Amino acid sequence: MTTNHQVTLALSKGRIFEETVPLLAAAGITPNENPESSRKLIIGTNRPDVRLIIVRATDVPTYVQHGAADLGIAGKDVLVEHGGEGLYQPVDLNIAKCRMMVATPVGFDYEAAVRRGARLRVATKYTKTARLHFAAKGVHVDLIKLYGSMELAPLVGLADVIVDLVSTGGTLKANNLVAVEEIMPISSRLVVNQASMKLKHELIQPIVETFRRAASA
Ligand code: PRT
Ligand code: MG
Repeated sequence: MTTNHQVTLALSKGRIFEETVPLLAAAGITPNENPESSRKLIIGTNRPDVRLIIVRATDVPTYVQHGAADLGIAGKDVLVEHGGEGLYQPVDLNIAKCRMMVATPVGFDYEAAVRRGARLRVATKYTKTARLHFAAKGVHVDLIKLYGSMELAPLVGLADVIVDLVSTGGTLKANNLVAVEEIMPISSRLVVNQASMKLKHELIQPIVETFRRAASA
């Protein structure tokens, strides 16, 4: 746990940081540096009682679970894969929105494959999400874990389908793929370490409330 008179917020660079800046501003928090241009991983703010740490998007729940950060912002995709142990998720911030989808090459008859009970090869970074989704449908799958560029897998015969995030659909289109099924809508949530929530209530509660108001505005 960080010291009792300071809170640490874990964020990832890129779209989450960009969409979090206005929420921070609503809470009177201005980062001292821009993580996109700075190489610093610990960034102070105008408030001596608030600092930011910059971590990979998938690592945010881990830092918060272990109390290395009191608060964090993570996508639902990341939280489902992590499992959410040790975390409160008090606010859906409605930022970094997209959809978790099943996608196939154009021309692949997904519905027919499902109907005839075919075994599907599924490439994804989101193995837990994919396993739960296909198990609920009663579809047998071989899961192939990838760490990025899932769109390539069906094009080179590694997989029949992928499970990935889609926002504009531009990446699928550029690779001659098509979304065939939505698994769940995705947005980012504020997560809070459960012990911090009790021990640093006076610091954390106003931030939670401000984020809640800003997110629903
Ligand atoms: O990039 P890095 O490997 O460090 O980690 P990351 O990809 O997990 O992080 P980042 O910053 O790219 O994404 C952080 C969070 O943003 C994710 O956990 C999601 O909750 C959310 N988000 C929202 C997205 C997207 N939209 C999104 N479109 N994350 C990724 N994408 C990717 C998607 O995987 C696909 O490759 O963008 C591509 C599709 O975009 P379109 O617009 O072409 O459909
Ligand atoms: Mg990325």
